[in-house]
Amino acid sequence: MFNKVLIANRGEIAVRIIRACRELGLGTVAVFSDADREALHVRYADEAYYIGSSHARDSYLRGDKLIAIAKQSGAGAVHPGYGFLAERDDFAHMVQDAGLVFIGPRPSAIAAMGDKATARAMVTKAGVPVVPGTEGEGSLSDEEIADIAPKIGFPLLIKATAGGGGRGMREVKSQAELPDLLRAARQEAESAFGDGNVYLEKLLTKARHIEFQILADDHGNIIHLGERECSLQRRHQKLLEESPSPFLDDELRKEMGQVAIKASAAVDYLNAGTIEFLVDEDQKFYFLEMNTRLQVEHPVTEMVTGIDIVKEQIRISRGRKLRTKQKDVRLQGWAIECRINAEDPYNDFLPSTGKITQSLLPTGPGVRVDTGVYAGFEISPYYDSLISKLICWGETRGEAILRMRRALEEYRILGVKTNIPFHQNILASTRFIAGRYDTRFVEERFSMDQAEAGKKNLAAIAALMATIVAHREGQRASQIVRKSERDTSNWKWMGRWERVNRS
Ligand code: MV4
Repeated sequence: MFNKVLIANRGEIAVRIIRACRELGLGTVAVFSDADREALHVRYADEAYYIGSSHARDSYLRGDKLIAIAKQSGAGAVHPGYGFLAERDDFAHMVQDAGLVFIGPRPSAIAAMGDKATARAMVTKAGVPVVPGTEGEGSLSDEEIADIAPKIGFPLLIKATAGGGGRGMREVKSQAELPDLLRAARQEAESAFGDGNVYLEKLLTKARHIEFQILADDHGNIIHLGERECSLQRRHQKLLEESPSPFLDDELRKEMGQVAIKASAAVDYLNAGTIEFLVDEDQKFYFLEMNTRLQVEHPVTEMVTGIDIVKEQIRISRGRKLRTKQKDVRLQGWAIECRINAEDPYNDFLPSTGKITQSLLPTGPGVRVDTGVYAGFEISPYYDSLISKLICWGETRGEAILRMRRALEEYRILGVKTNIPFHQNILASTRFIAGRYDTRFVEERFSMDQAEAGKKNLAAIAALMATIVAHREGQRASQIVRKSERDTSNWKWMGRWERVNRS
């Protein structure tokens, strides 16, 4: 069995995986590109190897190099993290063929869930509800799709079978629009995934995006660790996640959890995975897709269950039995994660690059920060803009929200712009506080301008900014991280809302 793990990733998730390995007494091997010579994951690992230039295709996507370095360094296992090669069944296969352990699901499960039409067909067979749409595994011709579309009804969505995460989707409002949108969707899917196959689903509006965390061992045990509410997204990038979901009660959680386990069993699942559902206004739920990897937002589940998901992944891949039975999984309190991205929320969330000149992290009770950067590190344009994840736990949702507001206020980053002001506005909005939001909230109902309007302290902000600009010549002050107003109104409002909605 292995005693050293190669981490085939970078940034905060590589650091997260190194921490789990260290606690288990396992050696760690990091890899890095040109842009990441000074990265935190390189400093934290026992050993680090250069794998190529900054473009991911020359470094983090080079499965052959990663496997060669695993061999050379004596690592017996590979953890893929998320993104890059994490959901490539061919890479998982290569790892295994090289005599190494792939810390993740079997290649067959990655492949089955990776083809979204196949996934729909397989879970349907197992009795899992899916969004009404096209059926079967094979590819569909334009004629077949034009035939089926009116039977499903409009509006509907064209989705790429090789897609996922919302890439390559097209909304279709009528039969007349179908041919053009079908052509565009196939083209986009062909160039993005090298596969122009598509399928149809009825478009569910006002739905929530809720996902269940799964753990499966090699002894036939599958459990779920409750759900994460992921409806707060912008252009299919999640921005804030929470667990539990304010929308589920114990009964629905139990039912959906059982269905999530059934969906995983349908592909003989192993290791950690996530079942995504849409839940409509009537609490009817539908399987969307399965993510066959560790997810960015896994810490909120860790905070409410007390289970270290990455350590469980490693234990499972060593052939151990799950330590926890379903009846012993308890969701305690509430956790919220804000993804802190280096981007400008006042300029269409444009990525912001440059050297981080100062970084003061929030700490204290119930606060966790997972980050891959530090003061002095240069944010390059080559990878995603996630610089840290701020996770806050509270005994109640209210406490978690107040703690998150406090932690966001404490957070100081200079040198690059961040979306911290966006999170502050979300956490001050009555809809978020009341838990009344769906997948359309950020894009259709929430704007930074609106959130800023009506604030009385614009003059104070201007004065502060002038002061900071004057004192930080040569440094780029990003935004003013403001102190929240001492408003009790939101809390009165929420108290009232909770009383009205008490079951
Ligand atoms: C949908 C949907 C509504 N109806 N499918 C987006 C990510 C991918 N995993 C699936 N996604 C969705 N699929 C049907 N049939 C809504 C979403 C969706 C979404 C759509 C528009 C804007 C934001 C969204 C956030 C989460 C999910």
